[in-house]
Amino acid sequence: MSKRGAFVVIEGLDRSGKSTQAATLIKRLQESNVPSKLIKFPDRTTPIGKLIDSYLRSETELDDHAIHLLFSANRWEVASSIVKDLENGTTVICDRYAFSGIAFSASKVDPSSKPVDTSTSDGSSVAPTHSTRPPLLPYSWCRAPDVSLPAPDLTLFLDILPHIASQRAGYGGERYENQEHQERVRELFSRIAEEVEAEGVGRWVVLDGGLELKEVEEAIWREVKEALRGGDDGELGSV
Ligand code: T5A
Ligand code: NA
Repeated sequence: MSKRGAFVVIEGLDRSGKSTQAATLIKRLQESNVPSKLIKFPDRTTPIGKLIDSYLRSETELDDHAIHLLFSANRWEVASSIVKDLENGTTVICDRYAFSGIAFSASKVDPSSKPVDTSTSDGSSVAPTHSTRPPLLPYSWCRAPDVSLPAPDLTLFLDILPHIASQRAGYGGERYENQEHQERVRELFSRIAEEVEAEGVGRWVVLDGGLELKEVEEAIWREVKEALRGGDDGELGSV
């Protein structure tokens, strides 16, 4: 059997530079004659993706459970084509994946909920914030719909502090693009990273997304070259 392609996911907070880096990476792969393909989630072009797009731009309101399932369905609608491409030897670069799905939904809170204890040791009380409110959706529930999707061989997490990301162009236009929410998303990504490592569903590599474009590009290229040299003749795992 010929070597299958590698499945590489780029993850991170909003404006961490994922799409910029994914575009550069696919160009470099193609210049190196590596058969490769770029996909992204959410894929806003499908009927499900159009609903997601409208929700993200706050043009449509949807129940939090329903939108979570739509994000997952948007992955399932192309899951078999990802597997087919990998089996045919094509390396698939994926701009966001199930990990965003889990992190962004599990980080949601009900703004009208009663905050968990906000009293300090001296008996005073601090104003409730996003991080002191209970989650709206249980973590395990958020994880379930993506279980058994094809697992990446390598996930590159572009780490950035929310206040740095918020200074980048285009920030703040869509739902979830506020610093408190992004802080919580970042915490959840750390939890997911630990689980990915523990369960051995591919490698999770944290890269500093706050570096200069070119430095991030080189760090990504080093990891991807390594992945292409090694793991892509192994069996494809599942999330
Ligand atoms: N979501 C997503 C869910 O809730 N559930 C799910 O299942 C999924 C898949 C939209 C939202 O959907 C949520 C997560 C999101 O909140 P999206 O369509 O991927 O997801 O969002 P986009 O708007 O396309 O992308 P992001 O906001 O995440 O931005 P990127 O792709 O991380 O950043 P990029 O490359 O566009 O760069 C942003 C800006 O920063 C500059 C770029 O030039 C650009 O101006 N920049 C840098 N500047 C300085 N130094 C660097 N190193 C830089 N890198 C980039
Ligand atoms: Na993007």
